[in-house]
This record gives sequence, C-alpha cells and structure tokens, in this order.
Amino acid sequence: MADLFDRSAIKKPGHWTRRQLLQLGIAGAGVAGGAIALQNFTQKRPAAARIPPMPADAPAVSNINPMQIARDFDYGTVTRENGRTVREFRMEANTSVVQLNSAVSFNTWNVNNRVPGPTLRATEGDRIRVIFSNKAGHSHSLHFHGFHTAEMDGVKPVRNGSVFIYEFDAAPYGLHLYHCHIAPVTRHIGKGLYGMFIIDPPKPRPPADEILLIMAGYDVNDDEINELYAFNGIPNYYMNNPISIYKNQLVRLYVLNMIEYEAAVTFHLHANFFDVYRTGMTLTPSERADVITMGVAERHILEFTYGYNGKYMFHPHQDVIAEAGCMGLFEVIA
Ligand SMILES: [Cu+2]
Repeated sequence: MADLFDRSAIKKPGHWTRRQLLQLGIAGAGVAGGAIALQNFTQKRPAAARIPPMPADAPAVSNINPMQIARDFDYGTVTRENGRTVREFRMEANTSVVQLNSAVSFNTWNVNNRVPGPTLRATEGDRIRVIFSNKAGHSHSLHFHGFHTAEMDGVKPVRNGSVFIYEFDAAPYGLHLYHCHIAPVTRHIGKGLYGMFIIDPPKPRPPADEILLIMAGYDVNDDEINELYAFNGIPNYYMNNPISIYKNQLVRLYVLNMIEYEAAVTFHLHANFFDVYRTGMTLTPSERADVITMGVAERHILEFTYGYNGKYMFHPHQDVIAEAGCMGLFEVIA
C-alpha cells in the first residue's frame, strides 16, 4: 500500500511544508475524531445484479458516508403530469464543516449538507423539476449539463434566502453533472457544490453492480493549490473502508472528475481492464483500457469484472494526487 504523503516529503523532520503536514493530518491542534453516525440506507438497484450488503460498520464523517454515496441514486419524487413522468428534486444549498482528516476541517458549500451533492437519476425524456432553495449565506446556482433553455442554464445567481425552480427535459442520455456556476466557479466547485446527474437510456443498460465515484480536490488554505483530494467527499475513505464487490459480477462504474486547479487527471484500476462508454453516451464501448484521462467535468462509464478475490486499488495515476487522498480499494469477495 502506498504512503499517504508525497514521496518528496520523505526527508528530515522540520522541513515539511504545511501542505504536506495537512496531507498527513497532523497540522494544527484541532483534532476531532470524525463524528460517526450510522444511517439507514435504501438503495435502488437493478434486480438481477449481485450486490454485497451495505456494511454496518462503514462510518459517516461529518454526516457524509461515502460508502452510502457510492451506491446511492436519487430518483426524485415521481408524479405523472399530462402523461409524462415528472421527477421532482429538492435541493438546498448549505454551508457545513467537513472533517477531512484528523487535523483538517473544511468549510464546504454544498447541496443537502453533503459533498458531493445527491446523485440525481432519471430516464431520457422524463421531466426534471429541481426546487433549489439557497440557505448557504450567499449567492449560488445550479448549472446542469444537458439540453435546456438559456433561462434554465443556471448561470444567474440565486440569492441567499431565495428559491429558484429549474425545469427541463432529461436529455440526452449519459453521465452528466451539475454544479454551481457563480464566479469564481473554481472556488464554488472546490468548496463542494456539485453532484452527478445520470440520465439512463430509454432501454435500460444490462443489470450490474452500479457504483459512482467523484474525484475532487480541496484547497484548504486558499492558495489555489489542492492540498487534499478525495473520492466521494472524504480523503482516503475507501482505503480504510474498501468497497466490496462480488467476483464474476459486472460492475458499472460512473466516474466524474471534479478536481479543480488541475487541467486533467487519469483514473486507473488495478489488475483489470475496463470497457469505456465515453460520457455515458453510448450503449457499446468505444475502447478498453486500464487508465483513462479526464479533464475537469469529464466523466465516463467504465465496466469491468474481477475474476480473483482480493483488494485492488483505484486512483488517478498522478500519484501525488492519489497519495493525498484520491485513492481507494475494491475488495473482491466470493
Ligand atoms: Cu456557488
């Protein structure tokens, strides 16, 4: 297993930078063990895929539970209007403190008190209605990727204390995202105001164990450089709490790169190769690889199956980023 800090940090004590100390979680005195709150989990899954049960001991950190987030898809409140499926989502912009490691707490701007925000999911052609209420203290917005009118593009500020309703048709099918679009956008995304938006094709994809991973960075000292990185909100979470998957079960991974201050990162899976569905916008794979490069906001569906039990890493192959928190494990079980 790799070290949790830059290799360049292996030198005499006293010469470590604050950045390196922050990565190790030993800067500052404010040590507060992450609040642990177990929650009840309900997940919608394809019926025919074999999916290990949610482990009872997977901890939440500052009310964020990446183990839950990994397989948590929000289909909204469903109604029928004029013969159409309408999915209504309540999204609230909040400000909350997240304990990134034992020493670093970070003031996030987020949706529904979690980073990343809820993973919205619909089928192509559904009507999407997002009731966005801003309680974060200053202006934010929700900019969705996908087709919609200029009015619904989410670039206009929604002031603190006000509500805006975004409404549009879910199209085209693919793996998309939403994020705040208030300038400086880099800061608003870096503070945590983003999430995944999955539009399923009209004919569903085959059953699979579906898992989502969002890569993100944290600039914890406002120097426009990330000191910490994470999958699904919490640095190193899946190193300490591997995601269980079954041997010989197709896994469908939804991967999104939300790392600001880096032009691009890669995603690498150990001891395997994956089929790539670029931006999730095809039903047949375009290539097979074990490393794929993703610019900011780029995202792909990756499908793979493991044939051997054991623990296997996933991470960007920029190892400095991986070793600063953007690294995790799949544990393949019989
Ligand atoms: Cu914002």
